[in-house]
Amino acid sequence: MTKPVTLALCVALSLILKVSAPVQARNTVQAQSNPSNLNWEGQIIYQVMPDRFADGNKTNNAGVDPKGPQAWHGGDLSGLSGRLDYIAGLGATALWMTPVYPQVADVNGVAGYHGYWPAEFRRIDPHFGTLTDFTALSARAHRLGLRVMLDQVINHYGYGAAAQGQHPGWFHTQADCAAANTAQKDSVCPLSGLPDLNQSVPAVAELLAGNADFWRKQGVDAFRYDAIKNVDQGFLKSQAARDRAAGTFTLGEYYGADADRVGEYQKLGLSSLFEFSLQTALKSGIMGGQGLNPVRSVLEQDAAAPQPGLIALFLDNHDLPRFASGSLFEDQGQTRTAYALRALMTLKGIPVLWQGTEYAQRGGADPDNRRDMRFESEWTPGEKAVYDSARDAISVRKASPALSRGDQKLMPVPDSLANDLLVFTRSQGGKTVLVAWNNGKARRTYALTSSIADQTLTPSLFHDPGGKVQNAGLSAKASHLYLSLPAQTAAVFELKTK
Ligand SMILES: [Ca+2]
Ligand SMILES: [Ca+2]
Repeated sequence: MTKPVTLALCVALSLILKVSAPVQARNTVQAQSNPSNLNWEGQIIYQVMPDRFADGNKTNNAGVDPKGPQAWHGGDLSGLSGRLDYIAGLGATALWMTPVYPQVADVNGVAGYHGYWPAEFRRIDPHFGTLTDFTALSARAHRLGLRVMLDQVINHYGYGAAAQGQHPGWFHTQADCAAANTAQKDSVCPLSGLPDLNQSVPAVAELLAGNADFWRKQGVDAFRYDAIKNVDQGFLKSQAARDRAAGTFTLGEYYGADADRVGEYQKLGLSSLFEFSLQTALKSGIMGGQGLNPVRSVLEQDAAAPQPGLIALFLDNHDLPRFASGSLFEDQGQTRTAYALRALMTLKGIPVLWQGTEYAQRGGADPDNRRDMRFESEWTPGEKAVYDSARDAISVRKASPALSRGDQKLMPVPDSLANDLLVFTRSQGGKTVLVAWNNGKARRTYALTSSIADQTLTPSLFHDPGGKVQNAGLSAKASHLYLSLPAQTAAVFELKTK
């Protein structure tokens, strides 16, 4: 065990506790009573790629090859519908589906199983089922308390889509790309050679706006907008305004976005963006063992975003190598994923979980990161332990208004400890929790000088596998706060005023 370290922390906790409770309480009630409310703070999103999730109908498996990493595997909407209990049981409150539109034919042996090569936008690919299956799925999700987010492709069609021949004026040309200045190239030049829609053409903007209206009518509460780095900002601004007026939450995917980028697009009108900079910091800091200082830097920047509570926080997704694969060793991948999931559930923002990450599914770069989902009967004991830990952390977050929606205030630590220890408070409605992450490889006790010492403290709210209260302690004596934290974990303590 390491000797206690004395820190001089000047925390005016009494100030943190003075949060205006009535306004936040009203917003909470409104968010729960209206499923299409724009305020998704407090939600937990679960991401599914339907082809790789669950096969509920063998009759739609034309051309399916479960052994081909880039082939259709047979998953569909009826299979997903049959597994919504699993998603709700984990504690998620919203379902994000990657696109389900009809896809163009295979290209060089690669199928459109992922959904990002649309042939059209207002039907369902036969591999996934029918529009009736989709509306039944969204109705069932709503009955289970899950909001529905659909992935919307607004930048391109799939390779060789019929629309290219039918409406050549809808697309940017090679000449457009060649003539574009540096600032325009991202939106005008094709992404991976895909036919690139020109949203400044009124018919294209009408098509895309109509697509959004169409899916709203099928029960969709939110859109995840794909590849917005490559989409005209003027169009995005007007579409975001339309979505907002319709009460539809919007989550943009700008590959590589940091807090500044999130802020830029929230100001443009989108509800949120995925924060790739946090993902990078968590992957290197927690899985790579390189320390928490980069995480702290991202969290400091988050506070400047117009709506930090809506920033989408994630460990991995279908475009990145699996989080657990950041370690060569399966057991280490599992314990560090459990730690990271626990840590994610302490942060201000909206956690997003990619299918399988809740049990530390392994896999390298695309397409290895899209292996078929496995359910409990197929897990190892190590995977089950990660799942139990994830479900516990989600449950603790949901039960705590401070963790779900509270203000976040980082506490300073000396530079010598900044890679091992992250401490912050989350406060809401007069309640405060203290969060501490220990990134060290051994259990460690930290002694902090803090006015928190005047508070009454609870044991850690998280549980270890087996349901025992996590072996993390917080005690206060005189003006000191003693934190005793197991190796590589995040802990949460509730503070009660005397
Ligand atoms: Ca099927
Ligand atoms: Ca484009």
